[in-house]
Amino acid sequence: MLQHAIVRPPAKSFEQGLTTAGLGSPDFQLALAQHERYCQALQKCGLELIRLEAVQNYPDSTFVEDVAVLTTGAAILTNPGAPSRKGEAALMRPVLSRYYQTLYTITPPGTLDGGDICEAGRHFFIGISERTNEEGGRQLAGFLEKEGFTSSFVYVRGIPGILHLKSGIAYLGDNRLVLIDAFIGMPQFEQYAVIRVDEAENYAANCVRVNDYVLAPEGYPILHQSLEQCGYQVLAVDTSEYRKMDGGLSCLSLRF
Ligand code: CIR
Repeated sequence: MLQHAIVRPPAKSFEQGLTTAGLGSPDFQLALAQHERYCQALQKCGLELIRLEAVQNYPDSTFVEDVAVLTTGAAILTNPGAPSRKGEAALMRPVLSRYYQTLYTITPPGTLDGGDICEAGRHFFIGISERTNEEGGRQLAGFLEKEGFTSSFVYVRGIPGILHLKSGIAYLGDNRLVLIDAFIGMPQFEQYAVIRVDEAENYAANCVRVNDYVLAPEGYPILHQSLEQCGYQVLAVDTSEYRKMDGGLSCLSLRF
């Protein structure tokens, strides 16, 4: 059972963050309201929230998932691939050290964003992207091995619309993956049951299993129906303002 979630609301500088979406500037007040509803959804899933303060100097710091990878026994602080985000990991260190005795750190020349890491039970998929390089991936694989987990690389560079691995894949438990078409047929996903994401709904692939629910972005009915047909209770949360900044549902929290 997951018990906690770390969240950080966006600061007023949010619209100055990195984005390739081309969907216009986010509405800050709406982003705050959506963040609060996201928090309420996590609480409904049974999680206790660890609410951090907004940080004006880091416009992308609401995407807390990118600065750490959490396992049952250890936390790994990342070295985010985007220069403007590097300092975010240091902000998370004191928070995680309250909950984890074992802390590892990805160090240069390794870079790694948590959004590239998809935990699937005892195995972790490590996306090699514009943000996560092979060296960062190798460092993480070593830490995971020490903690008793296996891992493998998935190359996501050049897949249109995919900033991070988890922009196109989610693990739901029960040996089941949600996949966009670009990942369907890849040998490393062969052993899993797959829910295919309709191309028009690719953004919704970034959904998150949290205890008895699957959190999914609002407005993607085909995926919601597929999830419900597989027996999942879907909690829909509107993340339109985060989408404008290339962010998905999973990036807005660190769950453990
Ligand atoms: C960035 O480009 O770093 C942010 N604007 C969005 C990060 C989204 N994080 C994620 O998908 N894990």
